[in-house]
Amino acid sequence: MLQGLQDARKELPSKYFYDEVGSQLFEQICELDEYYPTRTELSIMQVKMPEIVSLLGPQCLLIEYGSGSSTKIRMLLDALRDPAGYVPIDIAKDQLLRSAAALATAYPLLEVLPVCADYTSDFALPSPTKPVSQRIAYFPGSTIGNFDREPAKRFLQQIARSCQGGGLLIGVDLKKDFNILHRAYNDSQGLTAQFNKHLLARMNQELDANFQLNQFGHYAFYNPGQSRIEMHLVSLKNQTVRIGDIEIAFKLGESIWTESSYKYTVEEFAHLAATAGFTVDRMWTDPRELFSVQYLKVV
Ligand code: AVI
Repeated sequence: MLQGLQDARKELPSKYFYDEVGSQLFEQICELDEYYPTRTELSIMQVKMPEIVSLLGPQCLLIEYGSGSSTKIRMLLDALRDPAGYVPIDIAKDQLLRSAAALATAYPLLEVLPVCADYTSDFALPSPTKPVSQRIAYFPGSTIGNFDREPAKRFLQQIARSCQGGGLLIGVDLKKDFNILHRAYNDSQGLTAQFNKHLLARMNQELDANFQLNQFGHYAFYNPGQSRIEMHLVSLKNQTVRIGDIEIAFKLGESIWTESSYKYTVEEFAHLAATAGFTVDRMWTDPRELFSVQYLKVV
């Protein structure tokens, strides 16, 4: 965090949003009228479920990257025929173990094999006792959009290596009217602003910092040249903030870049997938073409 704040262009990694409180805030965002991705993705999955089930086939091993509360996976588990197992991967250990236990109770025939890891790092995948027809990675929510281009490619390559002979079911947010994007990241209830400022609140609590939350403004906009939403926290005055013993100066209007959320055309994503060793086997979208669910096969 200190390194990011001491850079000439201040920047913090968005993965730190997701502690218990941050994850709850994000779940509330997902229910907002203005935040279309979650609702749209689930509706696509619902409509296309018979096709998804026949593509994945019986006895597949489902591997979810960043499983969080493991809610979306239930839709797949309810529909799939005799899955060989479910491997939820998440860095937040308490939530991971809680959700894994709840799933094991809800699906008594399913072998649940949780892995506590940063899913972009190198880690070993567990093997279930049942025979596995193919390994299927699941990465919903357009979280791939929170990766810059090179890290996105590296991460997809890592999945391709882990799922040889199998595939990846992924949610990808699409390019659209920037007004829709603007509303989704500047909601009227101010939840996204609260989510953004949660990074400062965490630093106050966990790193002995003294950010005044009302002296920073939530600023999110679509950058068309880079095809991404950029989320920033902008200093509302000249101020000095202390983190432990270290002082960080902010000028009026200076920003901390807290998140990017890239948006793709269908063609752009197919190109990214191809550079990472996948082909797009199926691409489904909603009637307004806001969001896509894609089934990629490892080449
Ligand atoms: C998790 N991720 C896909 C969300 C997004 O839309 O980029 C995070 C988010 N940030 C602000 N609102 C939602």
